[in-house]
Amino acid sequence: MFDSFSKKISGIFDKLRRSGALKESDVDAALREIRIALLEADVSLEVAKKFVAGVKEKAVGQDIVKSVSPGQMVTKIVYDYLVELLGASEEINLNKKPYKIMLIGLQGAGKTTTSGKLAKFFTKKGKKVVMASTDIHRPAAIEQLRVLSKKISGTIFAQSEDDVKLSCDAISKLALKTTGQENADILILDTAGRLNVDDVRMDELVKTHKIIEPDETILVVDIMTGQDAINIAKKFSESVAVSGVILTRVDGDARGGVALSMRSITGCPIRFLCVGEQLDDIEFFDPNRIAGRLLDMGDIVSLVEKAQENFSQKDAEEAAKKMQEGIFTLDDMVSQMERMSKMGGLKSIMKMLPQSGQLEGLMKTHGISDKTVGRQIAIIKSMTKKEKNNYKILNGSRRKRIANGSGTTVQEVNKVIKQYEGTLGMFKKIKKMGGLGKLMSMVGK
Ligand SMILES: Nc1nc2c(ncn2[C@@H]2O[C@H](COP(=O)(O)OP(=O)(O)OP(=O)(O)O)[C@@H](O)[C@H]2O)c(=O)[nH]1
Ligand SMILES: [Mg+2]
Repeated sequence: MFDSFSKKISGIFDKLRRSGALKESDVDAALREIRIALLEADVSLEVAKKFVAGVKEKAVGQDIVKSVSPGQMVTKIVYDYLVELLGASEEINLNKKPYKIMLIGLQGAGKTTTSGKLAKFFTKKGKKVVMASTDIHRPAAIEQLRVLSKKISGTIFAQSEDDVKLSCDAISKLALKTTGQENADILILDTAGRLNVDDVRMDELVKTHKIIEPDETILVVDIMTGQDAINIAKKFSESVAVSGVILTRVDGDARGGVALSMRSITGCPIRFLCVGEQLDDIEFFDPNRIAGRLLDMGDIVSLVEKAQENFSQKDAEEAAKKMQEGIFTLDDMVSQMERMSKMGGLKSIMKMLPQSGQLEGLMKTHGISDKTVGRQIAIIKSMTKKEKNNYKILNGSRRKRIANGSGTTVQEVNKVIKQYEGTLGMFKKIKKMGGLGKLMSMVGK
């Protein structure tokens, strides 16, 4: 999900970054485009308006023009707002025994599948789970949950196969009784789907809710529902007190705006995202990650954390100083490559970077991969100290010796030297242009 939205948004930010110093009119134009992108992504008008106004207020309050990196600053403001809009992640806190969870939602939203996913999730954590279904309207609906429960060892299904004729109230009472008898930690109650929010069955839902007195009432929303999902959520939360939301079909190509509106419409946290039909296809909801994906910023946060683990402050300062001075030895190149491997290799770093799609394409065209990096390290390590200090002495016979020593080819050795020359040239250019700080302010990233 989010693909087209994040593409649009990153296009808007690219423009902002290119514009150098940022004027209020630039911000206004960008915000207009962001508003359109939000609406196209199925974010409700109300939420989109609030969003744009909030970003504008923050952006204007800051001294954008003088900022070193205006594009980044606006990105950050928008990012923070997205996180705020998505709402903090709040796990289900099993603070009671038994903890009663009831799932509600429109027909086909994914309630039954999600009941199974939750049951598996909690049994894996060592909890004893009882399941039951009050879906007496659709033939085989109860059977569907029974089949799922059989796949999850350790769960108990409350209804026996003879219980088909029971009313919703009777099933609810039976579910509570079984949970008590089994001394279970959790009861998961699946309910019948409503065709629409004016369904007469809404009363039935309210009644069941009263009998069960759930600790958690989860509204299951299919993210593909788009704008309608917002109205549905409103109506459901008017009938019963919803306490959490689970979004399903997040694996599809829906526009994702539903996720952005859900928190402010229901006032409830999004608990999980469902990303497929299998029982394990359920993920914790993490607003930072989603906001990052929306802005195509990748997991910048985790990249920074990983980098911090592997680069000491001193290392970083030294590297920056060398870069400023235009110094970059072959040994520096090796240590840079080794640090990258420690951080999980190029691929995993790429994934976390913005516009990673483009970068990956570039790497492919230039034949760069983790494997080639390993060979490049071997090549540099096969050089003598003298060669490393002055790569210009690397003549044909030396290159041949290095290739033999590192188990590579002369072509590969040539390539490493070329790459090194390129980097060196770039560093010298940076120095000429007034150092890294200046460059950063121009790039705005
Ligand atoms: N791709 C995908 N499919 C899902 C997901 N969740 C559920 N489904 C599929 O959606 C269909 C409907 O799911 P159910 O769990 O039966 O939905 P329900 O809300 O219980 O439906 P009713 O009981 O008829 O109201 C099934 O085919 C599921 O496999 C999801 O996260 N991703
Ligand atoms: Mg169902």
